[in-house]
Amino acid sequence: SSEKEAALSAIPSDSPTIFDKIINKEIPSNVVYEDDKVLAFRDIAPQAPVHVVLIPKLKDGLTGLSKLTIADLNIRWVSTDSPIKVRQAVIDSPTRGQSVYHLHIHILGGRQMNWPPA
Ligand code: DGP
Repeated sequence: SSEKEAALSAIPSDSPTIFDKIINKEIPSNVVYEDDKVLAFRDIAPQAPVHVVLIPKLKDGLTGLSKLTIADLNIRWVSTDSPIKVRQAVIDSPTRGQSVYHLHIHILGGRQMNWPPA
């Protein structure tokens, strides 16, 4: 797929990305939540009925998870109500597919996954 080819060929860079243009409204996106710290928008190639990309507005060289610190999470990534606002924007009924009913978020990386997930 083109997404897999893009992921395999991309290299980390501090240059502005397409997401900077989305933040600056230079290119359109389907925004589901926005505040001073974060922007959440629907993925251009959704792999599920709900597929949202949540990004911090302040970049400052924060190109990926390998550079993430707790301070980044507290100061840049999360505002107090952004997870609730995103949920309200994209989930209008109880969702299926959870096996352990204790709050959890999956973060996957470090190898090329099969995409879309089976
Ligand atoms: P990743 O491949 O993990 O870096 O995820 C980037 C995601 O961003 C990918 O699922 C496609 C999405 N994406 C890329 N360009 C655009 C765009 O211009 N608009 C929107 N809405 N999503 C985009």
